[in-house]
Amino acid sequence: MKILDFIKNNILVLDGGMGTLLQSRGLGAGELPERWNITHPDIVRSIHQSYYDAGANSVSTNTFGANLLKFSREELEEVIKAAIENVRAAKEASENKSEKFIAFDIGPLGKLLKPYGDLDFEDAVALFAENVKLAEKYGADYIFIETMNDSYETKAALLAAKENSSLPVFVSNAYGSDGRLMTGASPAAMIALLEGMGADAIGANCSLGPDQLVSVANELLKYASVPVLLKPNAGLPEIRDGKTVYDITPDQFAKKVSELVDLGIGIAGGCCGTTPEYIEKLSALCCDKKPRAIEKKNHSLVSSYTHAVDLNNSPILIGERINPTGKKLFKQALRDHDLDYILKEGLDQEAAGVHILDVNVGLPEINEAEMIREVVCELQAICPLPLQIDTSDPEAMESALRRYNGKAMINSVNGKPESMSAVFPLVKKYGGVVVALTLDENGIPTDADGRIEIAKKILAEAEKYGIDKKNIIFDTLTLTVSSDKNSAMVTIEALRRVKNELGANTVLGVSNVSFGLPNRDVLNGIFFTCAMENGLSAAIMNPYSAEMMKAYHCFKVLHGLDENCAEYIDFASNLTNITANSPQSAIKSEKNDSTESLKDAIIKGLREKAREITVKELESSKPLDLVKENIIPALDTVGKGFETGKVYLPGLLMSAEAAKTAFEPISAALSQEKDNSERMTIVMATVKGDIHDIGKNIVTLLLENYGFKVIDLGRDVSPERIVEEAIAQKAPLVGLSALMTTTVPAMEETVKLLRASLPDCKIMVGGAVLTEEYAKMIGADFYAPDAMGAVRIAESICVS
Ligand code: B12
Repeated sequence: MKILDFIKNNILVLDGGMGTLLQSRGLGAGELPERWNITHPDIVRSIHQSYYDAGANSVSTNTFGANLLKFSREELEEVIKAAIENVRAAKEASENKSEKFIAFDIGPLGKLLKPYGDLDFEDAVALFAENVKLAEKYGADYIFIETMNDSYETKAALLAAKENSSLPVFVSNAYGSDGRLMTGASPAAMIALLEGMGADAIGANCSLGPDQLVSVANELLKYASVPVLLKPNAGLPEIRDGKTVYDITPDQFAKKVSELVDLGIGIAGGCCGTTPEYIEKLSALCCDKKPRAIEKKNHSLVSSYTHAVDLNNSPILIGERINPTGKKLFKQALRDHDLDYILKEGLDQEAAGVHILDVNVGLPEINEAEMIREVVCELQAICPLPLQIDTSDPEAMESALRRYNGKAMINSVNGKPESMSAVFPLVKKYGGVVVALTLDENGIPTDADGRIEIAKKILAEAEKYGIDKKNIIFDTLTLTVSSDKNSAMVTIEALRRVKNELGANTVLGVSNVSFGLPNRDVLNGIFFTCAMENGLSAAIMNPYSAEMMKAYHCFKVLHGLDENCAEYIDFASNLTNITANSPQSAIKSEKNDSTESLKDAIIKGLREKAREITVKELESSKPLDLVKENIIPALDTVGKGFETGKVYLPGLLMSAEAAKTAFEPISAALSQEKDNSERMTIVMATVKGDIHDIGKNIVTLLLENYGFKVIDLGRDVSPERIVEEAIAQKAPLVGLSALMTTTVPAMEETVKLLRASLPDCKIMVGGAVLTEEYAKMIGADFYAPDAMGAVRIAESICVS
């Protein structure tokens, strides 16, 4: 039986943990578990068989970390072939009569993707592709992508699976206790992305126990129209007698997971800490249950790397400003490749309250496919809003969709056969909600009937590609009312009928209606209200227009869509200038200045802007004042946001990058001021396990500026390496930095080793988690809260 047929009528019981079982059978620290497929096939097979014997219907190959970053091409093939054979042998040896499948396991690559890390998206796709091809070649039943904690890497893996095999693909992510992936995605965002790309089952594994995963499971079930899988840990980890143990028993585990099966989970197993005993209990409770019939959910989701936006709820605002049409400065920015100009336009619209950003960068004289890909990559690195890919060029559309970290809105397709045959395959492959214009080879029908007919034609054609109605949003086309007095009402009538008769969503670019008329915003605002009253799902609009924003907020309040009128209150109390002559400026003026300070540029992660402002500021400010007054407060703000769950890791990384670019001109300015009479050698390092180095770099910079020779060993430096260098340099002073509570022990270890090897060497420590008291506790000689303090310490040693 095929696995996809099996899961229609049966609960699929998966296996449990592998790593700890291998360790208990002798796998040493630092050994690659995947190599055991070749070196210890009997042990691997016996573990697999114990899971089949316990009642698992599916066992995963021991290939979690097998990839070309760790193995040569030949080795990889050997490992994967052996891994699949090991599961097959276990399957044949098991006497359990239930249906059995072989899952080909794919785990994360262990590297962050650009721009947060150094692995290119296409390189990640290529790495996964290698595994997928071998999985199919050696006969796995399906691909199981698991424990992914980054949405972008998950997309790369799924894309590779889809492009390189015809096997079914299940995808499972590791959610943290905040219910999100490490890089920020919510379960709804992952459903949007993965279902859009055609995953056959979607779920969660690892990181938490079944109790802590209930809300993630519920959210997955709420949005998914495919089977949902769950593979929790055996509770939460505890350290007992120096060993990691998990806090729930096999019975407790099985009971909780089977309750979740009753709620709709169709595929269940265990992750870290679970053993064949856990799976046996789980199988006993679940194997006779019947899965719930999969209900097709009607959520029209678009998503970014953090969240999903549902077009079925209240009207959605799509910012129209990233578009060169009629904008001289924007066109020039495109020609000059001034991406910061475009990014700022995105961030300003986000601040003005839009939910989605339209991205149109088409100019005849530029390479649109390259430019739109670049803008999408840059924009999604610093802005959490979903994007609408707006282009009529299918090549540009694909180039943007491929790199987009989420499920995009796609603008647009129309009723012409050549448009549908170019765009629908892209929607099917990459996912997306596509804007469908109600026009075709005969132009725009002058009446609503004609537009409805085209809409029906588009729906019928989309169905042939397997694209659901919920992923089509109709634009019934706003025409200029001053050139045809009936046009606005035809648009509205068509819109209402699309909503009511076809049950589909609708979108309009509203601003066209007022073309050629004075005070256009007034008319646009009323037309927008009229459209919302008739069922408009989303508007492509100018968020700096007070009239448009007034219409939107009033509509929401009056329709009971604004809980406690909170959004309205926030909007209206800030709108001091509603009756002024220029309503647009009331909103826009505030936003304009928003990235003019270095601090803001760093908070927003604008790298080029941060450098540009720094260079300018250096004409009138002291380099170190810029560090103190801008860079440190900016990083503090982002750090607080991170702590409170408002900023996710990518945001933190982009701010750190922006701080780094600001440092380059600061460092150059300081080295000019530097007094070259070097006084004393100091060895500096961030301790083992800690990759924070911004603070240490400032300390280094300042010490150098004060004439000390600093040997900077970088970050994540082992105690042995630090001692080695201190001895080589005969350094009278070593400076150690640590930013995390978890790396203070490494600092203590370094202090101890230094003391043992170099009793005369003084040690100063610093970093956000340290205090004077802590420093004493771990045996350091000095502590300073900032870089200037480090200089004072160095000077005191120099003098003595
Ligand atoms: C930027 C940043 C990052 C960047 C680091 C980039 C880089 N190249 O450094 C990135 C995004 C990579 C990052 C990653 C992580 N981060 Co971080 N990060 C920060 C952030 C926002 C700012 C740190 C910073 O640069 N501050 C500015 C500098 C100038 O200040 P400073 O380092 O304290 O240095 C000054 C003084 O302390 C002193 N000083 C520093 N060193 C020394 C040494 C000596 C000898 C002396 C005398 C003085 C001295 O002088 C400096 C100048 O005045 C902080 C939050 C915060 N506000 O501190 C979180 C923070 C440090 N990160 C945190 C965490 C948890 C992480 C991650 C684990 C996140 C994750 N889930 O993956 C990873 C860690 C990975 C690892 N193994 O290290 C936590 C640590 C929590 C804790 N208490 O343990 C923090 C506090 C955020 C939070 N509130 O949750 N992070």
